[in-house]
Amino acid sequence: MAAPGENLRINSDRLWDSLMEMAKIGPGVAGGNNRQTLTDEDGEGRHLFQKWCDAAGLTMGVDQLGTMFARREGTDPDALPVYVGSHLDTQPTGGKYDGVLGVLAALEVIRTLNDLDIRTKHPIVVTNWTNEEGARFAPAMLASGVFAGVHTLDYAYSRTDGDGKVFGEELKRIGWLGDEPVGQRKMHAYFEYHIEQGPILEAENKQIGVVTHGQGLWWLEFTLTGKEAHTGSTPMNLRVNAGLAMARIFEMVQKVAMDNQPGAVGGVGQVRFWPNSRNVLPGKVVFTVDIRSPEQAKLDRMRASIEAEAAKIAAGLGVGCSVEAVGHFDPVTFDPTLVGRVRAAAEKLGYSHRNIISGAGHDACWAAKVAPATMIMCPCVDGLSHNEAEEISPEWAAAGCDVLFHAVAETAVIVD
Ligand code: HGY
Ligand code: MN
Ligand code: MN
Repeated sequence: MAAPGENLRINSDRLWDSLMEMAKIGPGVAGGNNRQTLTDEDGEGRHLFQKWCDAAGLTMGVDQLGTMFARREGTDPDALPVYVGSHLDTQPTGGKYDGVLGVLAALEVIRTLNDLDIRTKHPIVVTNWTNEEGARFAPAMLASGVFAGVHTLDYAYSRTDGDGKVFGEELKRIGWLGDEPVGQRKMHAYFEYHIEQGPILEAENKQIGVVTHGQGLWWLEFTLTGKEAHTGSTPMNLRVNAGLAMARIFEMVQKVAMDNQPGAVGGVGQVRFWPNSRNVLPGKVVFTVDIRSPEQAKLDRMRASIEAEAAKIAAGLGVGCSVEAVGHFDPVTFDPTLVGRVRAAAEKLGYSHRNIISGAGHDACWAAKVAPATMIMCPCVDGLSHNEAEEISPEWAAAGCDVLFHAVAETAVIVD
């Protein structure tokens, strides 16, 4: 059977209804979601996804990091499967679509194939990766990183959250510790559909982002050691002020990112003070600098200058300074053949599109190390993400899912 015709579309209402149903689990306080990895809410979301996969006739496999693989059989059982997925875990003040759109759009592809009784040569596996966000347990894309051989299983199990809870124990507690060794699965191809999380597609009125590359990232965790002292009675010249050092380092990170335009970002999303009391100068300050660029050399230059400058700033204030890289991935080039299929599908379906580099990291960035991989993006309102106000339209969601359907069906090879 030839590739699906241009009139073949997914069921947009069913996709949107599933998104809204999943959004009810782990609601935020402002319309978004707080379904952080390995929380009870994550467990509830997994059970709902499992129920939907059962109803679609899929066979579920779960690996030793809890990643869920829901398989639709192909006509050739020996053919490597086409994997299609993303993540159901969210930021603490996350939106309803980051990650979730990719998992539920993959399920919608299966549901549409079932509706039309289309068989494919290659099996298709819908995937929900554990801990893509890295919000509760750093680093981001932890499970896909172990799958790609970048991290060890023990490293993942040992990660702790801000309350000292341990990843391996939390995974057992929510009942999603699977028995499959991580990374034993071989992929024919991997597709991930995701909201852009940036302003370009909406600003240019484009329906589809044909993702050619993903920018690289460093997460540099700084620990500054000052001297706890009274904020009122300690003279300014006697202070060993870790908070002041932090502020100057933030300013420096901003300058390094601006000096490396275009194609560089840098900032800090998380800071912890000890003892974090209003009238005590901090004895310890810990924060993570997040820098990214599509260019490897620029990314490494930025890291080197930030670490060198931070050491000088701290020394100038008599503050101790240590740094640990707690997250990293190189810039990634997605598979040109799969990128071409995504572009051809958008053209066949009559959707406006443009090439785009992913500003955010995704499980596809690690999948690309072990299989041909690519991504599809849809616009999001004001480019906003990692914010409860994250919003897309049903039309945007459906257009990208149509493209996903056609690109996946072509890669899995329709038989009848
Ligand atoms: O950090 C990221 O880019 C992704 O949202 N985890
Ligand atoms: Mn995501
Ligand atoms: Mn995210």
